[in-house]
Amino acid sequence: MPLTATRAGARHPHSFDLQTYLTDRTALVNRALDRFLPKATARPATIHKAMRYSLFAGGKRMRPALCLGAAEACGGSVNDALPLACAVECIHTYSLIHDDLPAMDNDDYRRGKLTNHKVFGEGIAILAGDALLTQAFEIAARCKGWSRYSHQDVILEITRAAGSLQLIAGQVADLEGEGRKIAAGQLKYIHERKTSALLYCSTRLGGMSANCTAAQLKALTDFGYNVGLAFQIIDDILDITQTSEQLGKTAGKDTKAQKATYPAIVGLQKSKKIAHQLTNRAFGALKIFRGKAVMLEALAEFLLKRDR
Ligand code: GRG
Repeated sequence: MPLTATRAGARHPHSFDLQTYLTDRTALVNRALDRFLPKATARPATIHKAMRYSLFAGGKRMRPALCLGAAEACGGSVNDALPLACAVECIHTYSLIHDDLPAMDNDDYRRGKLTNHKVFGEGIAILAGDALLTQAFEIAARCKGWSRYSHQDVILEITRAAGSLQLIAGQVADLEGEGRKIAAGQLKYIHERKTSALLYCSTRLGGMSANCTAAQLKALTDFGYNVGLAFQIIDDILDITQTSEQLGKTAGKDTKAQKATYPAIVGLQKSKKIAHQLTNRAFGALKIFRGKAVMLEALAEFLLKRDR
C-alpha cells in the first residue's frame, strides 16, 4: 500500500510501502515469538499447543508493528524492540482468548479460526491465556536492558496497561455496560482502557527500547492513545458493516449483545468523523519526529481505512 507521508513533518514527501513493511515486520515477530515460546511438544504439550494455536492464528500484528515503528522513529533498532513487541502480542492474544470464553463474549470464531476454548476446551483456554500473560513478563524480563529505562520501568509499563486500572477495567466496564444505556463519556472510558491502553503501551515500549527522550515518549503516548480510540471506533463500525467471513470473527455481536458503541450512540457518519479527527490528532503528535515516523503515520492511516 504506497502512502505519501507528508503530514507528520516530512520535509520531502516520499512514498512508504506499508504492505512490504508489515509483511517484513510480521515475519520477524512470528519468528521471534516462535523462539520465545516453549515448543509445542514441551510437556504438557496441550497447553503449549493451545498457546501457539491462538498466537499463530493470523492476527494482524498491529501492536508489534506499532512498537517496532515507534522504536525506529526514535532512531532505535528493530532487534532491540522485538522482545517487547512480542510481549505485547502475548498479552493481546491472552485477552482475546479470555474475551471469547462463554463467561465473557462467548464467541466461536477469532482470527478466522475456531476460538481457543472451542478447540481445547474452556479449562485449557483459560490456562493458555494465563500462560501467555505470564510469558509476556518472562520475555520482557529477559531483555538485554536499556540505558535510560530500567527493567522495572518496562515491567511497570506492561503491568499498568494490562492491569485492573486499564485493560481489565475496560473489560469490566464493558461487561457491566451490556444491555444498559451508557453515555458517550463512559464509552470513552471503556475504549481508553480496553483498547487504547495496550496500543500506547506498545508505542511507549518501542520508544523505551530506543532510549527515547521524555518528549518523544510523550509524543508516542499521545499518538498511541489517539490511534487506540480511533481503532476501537473503526472496530465497532466494522462490526455492523462487514461480514463474519471478512472479519474472521462473528459480525453483528455488539448489536445482539446490546453493547454501547459509537455507531449506536452517535450514528455511523458521526462515528467515522470522530475516528478521522482522532487519527488527525495522532498525526499531529508525530511532528516531533520530523518525518522519521512515516511508518507510524502509515499505520495510523491503515488502521483508519482497514476493512477487517
Ligand atoms: C479478557 C482481560 C480481558 C480483556 C479483554 C481485548 C479485550 C479486552 C477484548 C476483546 C474484544 C475487543 C473489542 C477488544 C478491543 C481491542 C480490539 C479491537 C481487539 C482486536 O484487535 P485486532 O483487530 O485483532 O488487532 P487481531 O486478531 O488482528 O490481533
